[in-house]
Amino acid sequence: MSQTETHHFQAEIQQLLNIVIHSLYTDKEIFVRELVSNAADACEKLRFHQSSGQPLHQADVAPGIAITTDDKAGTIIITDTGLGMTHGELVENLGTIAHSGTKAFLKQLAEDKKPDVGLIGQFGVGFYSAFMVANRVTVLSRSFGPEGQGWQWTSGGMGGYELTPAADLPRGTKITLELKDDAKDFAQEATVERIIQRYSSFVPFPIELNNKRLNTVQAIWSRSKNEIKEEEYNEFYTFVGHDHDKPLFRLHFSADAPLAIQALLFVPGRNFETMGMGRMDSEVNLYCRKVLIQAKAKGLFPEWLRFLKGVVDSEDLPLNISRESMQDTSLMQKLNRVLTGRLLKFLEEQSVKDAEGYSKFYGEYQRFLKEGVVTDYTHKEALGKLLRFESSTLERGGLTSLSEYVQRMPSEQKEIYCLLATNRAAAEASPYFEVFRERKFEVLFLYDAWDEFVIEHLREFEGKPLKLAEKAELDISTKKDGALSEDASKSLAQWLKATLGDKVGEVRVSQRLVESPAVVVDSDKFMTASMRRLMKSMKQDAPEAGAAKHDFEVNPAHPIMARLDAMRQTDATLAGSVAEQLLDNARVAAGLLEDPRAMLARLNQLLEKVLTKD
Ligand code: FE6
Repeated sequence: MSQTETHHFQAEIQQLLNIVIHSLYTDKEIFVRELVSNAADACEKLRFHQSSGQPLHQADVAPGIAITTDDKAGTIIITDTGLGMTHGELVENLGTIAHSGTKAFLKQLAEDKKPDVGLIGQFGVGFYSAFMVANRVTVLSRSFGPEGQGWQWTSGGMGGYELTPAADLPRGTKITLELKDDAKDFAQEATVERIIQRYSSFVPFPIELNNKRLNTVQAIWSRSKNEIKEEEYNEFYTFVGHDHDKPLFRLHFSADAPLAIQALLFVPGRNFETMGMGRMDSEVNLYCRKVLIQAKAKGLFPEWLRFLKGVVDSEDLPLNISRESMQDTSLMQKLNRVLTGRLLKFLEEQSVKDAEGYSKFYGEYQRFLKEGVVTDYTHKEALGKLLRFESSTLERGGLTSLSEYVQRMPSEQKEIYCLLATNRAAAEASPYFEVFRERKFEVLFLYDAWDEFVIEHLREFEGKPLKLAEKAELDISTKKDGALSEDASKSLAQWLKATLGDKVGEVRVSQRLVESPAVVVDSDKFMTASMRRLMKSMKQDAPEAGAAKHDFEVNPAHPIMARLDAMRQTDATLAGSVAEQLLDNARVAAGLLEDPRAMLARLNQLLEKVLTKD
């Protein structure tokens, strides 16, 4: 035809097209997302022009998107009634943005060890992804403006394209893809329907596929909170969370600085990891202006928040991102920091506003918070505020926060005391608890195997050191009647060390015992009894509990000690046996005795002695 113009692609664009055409990219389906996004942007811009009251071609035609597939012809056609393009715009190939976007995209592809063609849309050159699947692309477009003329643009992707005037076009753009042999699947309605549902469910203009309306769920995260009904939130949660129960918490927020973010996040009613389903993947999807960028986005939240579900939408993600800060990692880190900080603040608020909800949350998700304390230095302080523990001053089952504990501390108490035990009864019966009961200091009871690591990593809270009860340096304030004198206790301790030899580290006179005759105390400042047990249960190379040497602390006020002191002068053999039994008893109390056979044999001998005494 005489009116046909032939144009050559600019060198960079040809280079990009070659990469796109020959790439072995596995997610070719993203071309649908890209073309639908362009169509949605064109509709958005049209709506803007409409509202500013400018004259439009076909003002009565509403913006919308229609897709048709034809599996016989092997084509897919994407039509929009958006803004349309002029001759100039078609020639300029998206104008200057496309040009700089092309450069930036090529630069990224060259730098990246694993080039990701899927990011094409983020550089404003998503249109070219059509050449991943098509031999020929034909674009019919008519601008909304007064140009009064439509154009046909067509290209096979190599060399250049042809432009021809086209008469009687409706406003907007119609893009026909003649699919390559290995991409004929995209001419199947079912395939395209699945792709649209995945990426474009929330596009705010109607999308029809072969005359069937597809997108009906609204992107409620971009609406203002007070306009959204509870049922709408719940319906949305069912959709994104694949969970028919109600969520436990919901956080809907938007921020402008340092990043433009709209987020709608949910905490599911139950922790799915405890239901024998193994480790879950985060189900927070990342959108840019309502178009899915990444499902189950990696790096958006720290691992320990992987129980969250919902959406995050940030305009700052693609297009207008500066070329210097192109590495999406730094942007992701920034997003991560903002989102995590906001969520932790929300949870803290929730613990005050909705105590019942929070305690349910804590019951389900405490392990995740603890994982955060142990693995993530950045949010330690905020996480510390969210922890809850049983306490010696509360009823069984009641929980306290560390900050409430600190408020109750008497002024002479300088540390937060924590007692590791398997349950409440064991904690209250522990010899390490005696001095606290006597001095009326509150102790937190920690029953979870992870708690020791939590204490280790948290180190302090509101400036108060966290101290394990077994390592606390505290004395009973009052002296008891009938106690061994200081000299007698010292010499008994020396005798015990001589008698027990290598079985113990140091032997000391203790001032922290009331009921118990003696305790073992870890001589290692770092390793504790429960840590050793935990490491053993994880089959790590922990020093054998039995083989490890403990210090032995004896209670000079206990009647056993006074009698033992007397007996060592009269029957050293029997006294030696009793000393060994006392050590084993203390090991039992600390949960450290692994093989009770030697202890039982000795105990039976002692019983025999008691029964034959006349
Ligand atoms: C991308 C085709 C060049 C509008 N509507 C739609 N797509 C658009 C625009 N693009 N740019 C503007 C694009 C093409 C060629 C660029 Br040739 F789709 N649907 Cl207004």
